[in-house]
Amino acid sequence: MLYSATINVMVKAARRAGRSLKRDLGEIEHLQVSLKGPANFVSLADKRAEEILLQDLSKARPGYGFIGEEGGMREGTDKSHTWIVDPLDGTTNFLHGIPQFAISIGLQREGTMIAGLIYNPANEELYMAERGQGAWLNNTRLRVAARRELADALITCGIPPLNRADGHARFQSELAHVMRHAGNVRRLGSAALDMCFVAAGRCDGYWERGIQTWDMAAGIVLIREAGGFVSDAEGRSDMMSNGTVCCGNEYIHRRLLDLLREADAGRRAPLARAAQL
Ligand code: LIP
Repeated sequence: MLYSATINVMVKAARRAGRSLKRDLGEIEHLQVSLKGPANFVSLADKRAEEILLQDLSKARPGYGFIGEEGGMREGTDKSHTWIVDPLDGTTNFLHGIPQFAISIGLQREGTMIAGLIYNPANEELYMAERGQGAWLNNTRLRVAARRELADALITCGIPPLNRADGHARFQSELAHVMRHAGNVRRLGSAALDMCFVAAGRCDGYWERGIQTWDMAAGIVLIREAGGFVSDAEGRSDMMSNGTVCCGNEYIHRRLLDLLREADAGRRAPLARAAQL
């Protein structure tokens, strides 16, 4: 298990914010039945958790920059280090009382992700990784799955919601193509936990487009430290800036990238033909 001072700081902050989210999750069940629904309440829960993380992380590491889903970028005096934080990844699950959501804290030094922690307070699963120190789930060391064949693989993905309908056609063609080759596909609803599940060998691969830096920052360290590969959806290393991600073990990562490329080519071919007519 990881015991560095940095990880301890992250664990303490995540556990305190986690207690707040867990209390709020208890309230959600009562609010589900109200006409207005729990949406406003969830956005307050999100803000409360981010405030706790900001307070605790800034107190322990004064000067570090802080990028949070809710509050955006807060520059620090230490230009080398930045926390990249999602106080509630899997908001839709949380809103519906589904206990698949997480706090995600990544630490970046000079542009490189060096530590990541992802915590689901609903089931107490705490995923941690630090560069060169391995990836852990509570006290257990993590390793990506060894499966090499797509036909045996369980792949997770993200589905663009209604307010990102411009991504639907592309997603549908990718999903159709992945379904033709992979053993099975899941949509679990938290990008951070999807990456943890790949790091833990529960799932074999994951891809998504249109996600944010804070959704993937901590997960990138987890995947790499568990022996996996992570890139953007084109196989390049700028996933943080272009908001697409694809990961898995060496074999599944490569095959998944092939499938995404083929799906894209298949979708463009009729469009190109139509343009020539
Ligand atoms: C969400 C996720 C979800 C993904 C969405 C979104 P939020 O994060 O983790 O799995 O599909 O694109 O980014 O909004 O709950 O923090």
